[in-house]
Amino acid sequence: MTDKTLKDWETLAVRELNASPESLTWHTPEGIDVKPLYTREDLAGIGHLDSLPGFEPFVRGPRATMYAGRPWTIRQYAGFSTAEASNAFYRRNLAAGQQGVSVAFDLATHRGYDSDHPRVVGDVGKAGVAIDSVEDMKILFDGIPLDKISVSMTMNGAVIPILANFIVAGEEQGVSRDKLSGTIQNDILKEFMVRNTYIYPPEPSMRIVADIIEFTAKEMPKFNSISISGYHMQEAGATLVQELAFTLADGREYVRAALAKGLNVDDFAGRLSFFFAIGMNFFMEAAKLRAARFLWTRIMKEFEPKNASSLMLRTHCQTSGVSLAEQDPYNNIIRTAFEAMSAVLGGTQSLHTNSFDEAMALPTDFSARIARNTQLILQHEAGVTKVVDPLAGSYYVESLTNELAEKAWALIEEVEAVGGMTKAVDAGLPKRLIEEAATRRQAAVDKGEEVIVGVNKHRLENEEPLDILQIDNSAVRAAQIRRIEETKRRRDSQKVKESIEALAEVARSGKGNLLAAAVEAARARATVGEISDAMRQAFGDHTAIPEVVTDIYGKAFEGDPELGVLAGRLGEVTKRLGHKPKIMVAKLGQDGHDRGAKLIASAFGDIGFDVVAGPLFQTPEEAAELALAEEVTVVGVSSLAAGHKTLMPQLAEALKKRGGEDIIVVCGGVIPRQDYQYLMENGVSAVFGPGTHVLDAARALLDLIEGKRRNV
Ligand code: MLC
Ligand code: 5AD
Repeated sequence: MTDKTLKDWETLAVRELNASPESLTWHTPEGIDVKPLYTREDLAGIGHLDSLPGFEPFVRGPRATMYAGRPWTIRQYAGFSTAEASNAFYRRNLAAGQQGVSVAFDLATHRGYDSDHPRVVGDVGKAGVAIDSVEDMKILFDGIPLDKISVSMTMNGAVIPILANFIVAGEEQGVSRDKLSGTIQNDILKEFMVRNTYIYPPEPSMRIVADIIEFTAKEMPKFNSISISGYHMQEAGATLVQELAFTLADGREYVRAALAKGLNVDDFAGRLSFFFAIGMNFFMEAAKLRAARFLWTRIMKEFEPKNASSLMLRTHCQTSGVSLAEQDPYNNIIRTAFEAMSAVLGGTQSLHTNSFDEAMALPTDFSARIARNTQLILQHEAGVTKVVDPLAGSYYVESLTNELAEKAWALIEEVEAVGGMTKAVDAGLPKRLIEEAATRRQAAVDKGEEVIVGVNKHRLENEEPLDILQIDNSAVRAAQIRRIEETKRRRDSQKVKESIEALAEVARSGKGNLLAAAVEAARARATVGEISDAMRQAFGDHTAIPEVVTDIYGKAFEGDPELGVLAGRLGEVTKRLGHKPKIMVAKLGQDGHDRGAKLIASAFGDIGFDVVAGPLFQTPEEAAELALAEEVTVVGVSSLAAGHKTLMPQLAEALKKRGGEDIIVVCGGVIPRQDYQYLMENGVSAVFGPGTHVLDAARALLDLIEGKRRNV
C-alpha cells in the first residue's frame, strides 16, 4: 500500500528533470504516445483484462496451456541452390533441434518460370531453392516424413503448381493428402502491396486463394490453407498499426472470398493462419500479437461461426530482417534474441529467428546454428515456457494492447469504407501509406533521431570481413536445366498435354477447382512454368505502375545545412549539364523487394534530382533501353536478391552495346563487400551497401557526375 498519488510522482519527476514528465513522452510512428509511467489508472475501461487463455477473445493465447503444454515450433525459413543442397540443410537442422520445416523458393519459382527461362538467368537458386517439377519436390523432402514434420511453404504467385507438386510428392512418399500437415502462404493481397511476387491480376489471383481454401478444407484437414502475412508490410516500412490493420483486413477479405465459394465458415476458418514480423519495439511487438488475437475474434464474430477455433488467431512470427545491419553484424544476434523473446511473450505458435549475416547473404551453417540456438535456449533455459502470457496485467502492456487494437480498428474501418482490401489495394491506399511511413523512418535514421548501434552511432572504424554463403547460380541453373530436360524426356507427353489443357479450361471457364486440376498436371510431370503458363493464358499477367511518394524525406531535412550544400551543388551541375541530372532507379530480374528503390527514388526526387522509377522485373537489356530512351545520367540498380554479379555486368554491357557507355551505373542493396571489387571491374562505378545514408549516396553520385570518382 502507498499513500502517494500520481500527483506526488509528477512533483518528484519535475524535480528530477527540471521539466514536465510529459517532455519524456515517446511519440511512436504508430501515433501512440508512450508515457514514461503507466499505472493502474491506465487500465480503466479495458475490457479484456479478466479473459483467460484458450477462450475468446484469445488475448492471452489461443490454447489454454500455451507453452506450458507445448512450446512454439522452431521453424527456420530456409532454401537455396538445388533441392539436394536444401534437403541436406533441412536434415542437418532438424537433427540439431529445429522442429518444423519452412521452404524458401527462388524468385524464378515464385514468379512461375522454369529455371531455363531467359528472364531468370540471375535468379535461379539465389534467394531460395529452385523447384521446376515434382522431381525436384521429391528430392527436397527426401528422408523428411511428411506425415510427421509440418512443412510451411512461402509461395503466393506460383502457389497452384507448388502446392500441387507438394501433394504429389507426399503421395509418392506414401503420405496421402489428408495426412499432410503444414502451411501454404497463399496470401496474394500483400504481394500487390509490398512483396511483389504476384503473377496474375488481382481478380483471378483471389480466385486462386479461394480455390486453395476450398480444396484444403475438403481434402487436407491438417493443412493451414493460408498464412495471412503482415511480416512483409513491416519489412517494407509499415508501422505496427498498419501491419496489424492491413493484415487483419486482408484476412477478412479472404474469409469473404471463401464464403462466396459457398463454403461454410466453420469448414475453413480454423485453418486460416497468420504471420507477423517482430521488430525492435519490444513491448509493443508483444502487445501487437495480443491485440491481433483480440481483433481477429471481433472480425470473425461477424461471420457467426459455431466453432471456437474459427475465432482463434494462430500465428507464425519472424524476427525482423530490416532491423538488422551490415555494420558490426554480431549486434544482429542480440537484436534477434530480443525480438524472439518479444514474439514468445506475445504468444506466437511458430517462430523463425534470423541469422546475423542477414544483411549480406543467406545463412551459413554457422549463422543458422546461432539463430536456431537462440530459440532452443529460450525454450530450455530461460523459463519463459512455464507460465501462460506472463505480461498480462502489466499496466504498460495492457494499455498498449488496447491502444494498438483501437488504432488498428480505426484503420480497418477506413479500409471497409473504401469497400474492403481488394479495392483498397487496387486504389493503392495501403501501399502509399506504407511507403510514406518507410520514407519517414529512413529520414529519422539518417538524421540520427532513431539510433541504430553500429550504424549511425558507435560505428566501428574497421569492419572485419565475414564468411558468407556464396551460390554459383550458373551451376545451379545448368543442373536444373539438365533435370528439366530429363523429366521432359521421360514423361508421357500426351498426358501432360491433356492435363494442361484441362487446367487451362478450369481457368478459362471459372468452373472447377484450379488446384485439383493442377495436381493431375503435376503428377504427369508438367513443370511449374507449364502449369503457370496454362493459367497465364486465361488470366494474363499483372503489371504494376511504379509510383513514388514525394515531399516526405525533403520535409524531414528542411533547413538542414547538409541538404542545402547538396542543393547548391546540384544547381551547379544542372547549369553545367543544361538539365537536372536524371537518375533511373532500376530493378532487375525477379527481385521484387522495392522498398530501397522506392526510398531512393522518393528521397532523390526531394533532393532535386530528376527521377525515373523503372518498372519491376526488367532484364538488363530492357533497363538499358529505357535508360537511353529517358536520356538518363545515372542508372542506379537496387539489388536485394543476390542477382547483382550476373545482372550488373550485363547491364553495363547492354548500355555499351547501345552507345550508352557514358551513363554512370551504380548499385545498392544487399551486396556483400566481397563482391564490390568484381562489380567495380565490370562496369559499376559505385556500390552502396546496407545502412548507407541517403545524403551520402547523393553526394557520391554528384562526385561521379562531376567526374571525381569515375571508376575508382
Ligand atoms: C499447440 N498444440 C497444442 C498446444 N499448443 N496441443 C496441446 N496443448 C498445447 N498447449 C497443438 C496444435 O493444436 C496443433 O495441432 C499442434 O500442436 C501444432 O501446434 P501449432 O500451434 O499449430 O504449431 P504449428 O504446427 O507450428 O503451426 C503454426 C501455424 C502455422 C498455425 C502458425 O500456420 C505455421 O507453421 N506457419 C508457419 C509459416 C511460416 O513458416 N512462414 C514463413 C514465412 S517466411 P493441430 O492438430 O490443432 O494442428 C517469408 C519471408 C519471405 O514469408 O518473404 O520470403
Ligand atoms: N533462407 C533463409 N532466410 C531467408 N529469408 C529470405 N530468404 C531466405 C532464405 N532463402 C529471410 C530473411 C529475410 C526474410 C524475408 O526472410 O530473414 O529478411
